[in-house]
Amino acid sequence: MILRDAVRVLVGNWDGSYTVPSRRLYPHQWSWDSAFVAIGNARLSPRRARTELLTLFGAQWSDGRVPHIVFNPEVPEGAYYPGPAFWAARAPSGVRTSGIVQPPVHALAAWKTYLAEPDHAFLRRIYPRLVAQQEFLRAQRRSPEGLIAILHPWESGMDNSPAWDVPLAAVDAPSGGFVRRDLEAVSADERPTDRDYARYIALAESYRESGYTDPGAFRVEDPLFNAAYGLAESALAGIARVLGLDPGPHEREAAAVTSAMVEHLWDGGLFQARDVRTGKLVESASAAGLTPLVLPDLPDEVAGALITTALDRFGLADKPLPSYAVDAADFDPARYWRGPSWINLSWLVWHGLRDRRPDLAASVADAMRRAVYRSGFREYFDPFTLRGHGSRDFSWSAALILDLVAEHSLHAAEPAGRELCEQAWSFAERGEVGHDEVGHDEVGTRCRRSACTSR
Ligand code: 9WN
Repeated sequence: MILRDAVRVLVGNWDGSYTVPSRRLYPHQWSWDSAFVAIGNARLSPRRARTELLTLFGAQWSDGRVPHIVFNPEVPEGAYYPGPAFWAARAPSGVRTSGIVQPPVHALAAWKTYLAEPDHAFLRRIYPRLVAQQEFLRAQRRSPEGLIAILHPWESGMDNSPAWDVPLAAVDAPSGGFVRRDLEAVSADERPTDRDYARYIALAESYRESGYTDPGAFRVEDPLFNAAYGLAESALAGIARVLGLDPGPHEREAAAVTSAMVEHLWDGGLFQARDVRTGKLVESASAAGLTPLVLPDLPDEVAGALITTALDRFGLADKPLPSYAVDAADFDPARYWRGPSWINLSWLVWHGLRDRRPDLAASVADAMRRAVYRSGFREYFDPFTLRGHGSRDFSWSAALILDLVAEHSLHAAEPAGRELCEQAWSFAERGEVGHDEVGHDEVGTRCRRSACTSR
């Protein structure tokens, strides 16, 4: 059932060349959502995964930035705020976009897509674009300490995290002057406050007025963003090797950002964000601080201390990873990014634990599955009750569960791989996914020998 539903969500949210995060709340293409969706689709239809990523990178700017939203021209302006008229930006391809970025998890997605179905032409096409994405961050966002800054909470992907409360409080914002669309779909007590939303808008406006160049009033080095940046360099090293290029510069950059993070963002138990304007760490209990576990060069003693924190403060062994430590005074189980569990954060931590602590990785995977069994593919979940919040049929929740179940089935020799393949084919037979789009290799040879080849 879980697989059939995951496939249904991904098929239902596919718009011909990319996947919307959610039909109602987010009706365009979002940057890091597309990377997570590609990771799941690589198990179902590697071709769709490649198309998803190439569509996103088709909207890359000439300075290398990959905008956080690529707007669908057929969706009315009022369907999402702030929409294309607000951002007033176009990619060289002519498509309308926002002007900010999101965590660069795309190189990992491209690499996993390639591993699911080796396609050199795809890798050759996407590699220079992925490199340009990283170069933009180095050129415009890197501090002398070697860390990458974000200029807006939306760039963190964890928009409403309490980690932004202090740096955001320094941003002047007139209240009002815009109409929020998000509150039409989701209850106000699960979304950011009006005060914070006014600051988001003011920050985006001032960045836009500077031609998307001037850092503005919010400049923060976020552990999740920097972990994604380092992980991207590791993935690029793998890609470079396959393409016969020198992986050395990517490996060195991944190692350099890892040590810069340990030197400047590590507080002894958790990675913290640093406010570039004050030079100080912003002490918080955000799960962003656990995500450097994905970095292959993270020293063992740091990884060990992070795992202890994850167990003691985030309940890692028995509940889906909360976005904020449950023992913190500002933990909120329902308001977005201030406590609820998100499948993408759990997936990143699961990814980082697989080699280090397979036992804990398995607990994280189980907890994610439990949340989805209980409440469906919701955007986020109460970590205690598993009640679902935010939008329904949320794409990355479906995609990453699909990846997890497929991965688990490959290792545990369970029939889930065959089930996944069966589901994909049943959609194909009803014309919802082209037959030629359904990969044969994504869940391993067991699948090829059984369900798929018998069709
Ligand atoms: C602003 C699409 C996006 C995610 C973000 C999530 C939320 C947007 C919003 O939805 O942000 O980008 O309108 O709240 O915080 O991580 O990419 O799913």
